[in-house]
Amino acid sequence: MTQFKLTYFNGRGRRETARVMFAAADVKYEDHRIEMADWPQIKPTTSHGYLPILTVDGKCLHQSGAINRYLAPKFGFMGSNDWEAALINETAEIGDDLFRPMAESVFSSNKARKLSLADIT
Ligand SMILES: N[C@@H](CCC(=O)N[C@@H](CS)C(=O)NCC(=O)O)C(=O)O
Repeated sequence: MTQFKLTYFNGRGRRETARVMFAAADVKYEDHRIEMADWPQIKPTTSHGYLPILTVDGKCLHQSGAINRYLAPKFGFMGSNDWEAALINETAEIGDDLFRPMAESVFSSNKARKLSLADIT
């Protein structure tokens, strides 16, 4: 059986779509949560310096969009035709547009930018 591990911070964020897919498909996975306080030590050990990371039988896949597009068809969540798949992709892109400033408001090293984003998120 395929061994899945999903690594992310101890919150919803960019892991949530994958987490919901695992739950809806009733597929077991290791839910690896990293505390923010530990992140500065862990970040340099990751390939891209970001989470989430999906590990599949020991192989690492980065980028939430790539992870979601890998899992969705595997678990039967890409609709039943090309048009439905396109609409699902459209919705995923909207979610990413909304999420990006929220993530920047947490992680940006530019304090002024962080504060301005905190106002809108
Ligand atoms: N394009 C990447 C962005 C990943 C990303 O920005 N992850 C944030 C959490 S939502 C992160 O790991 N931030 C840590 C940091 O910037 O040090 C993806 O979609 O996975």
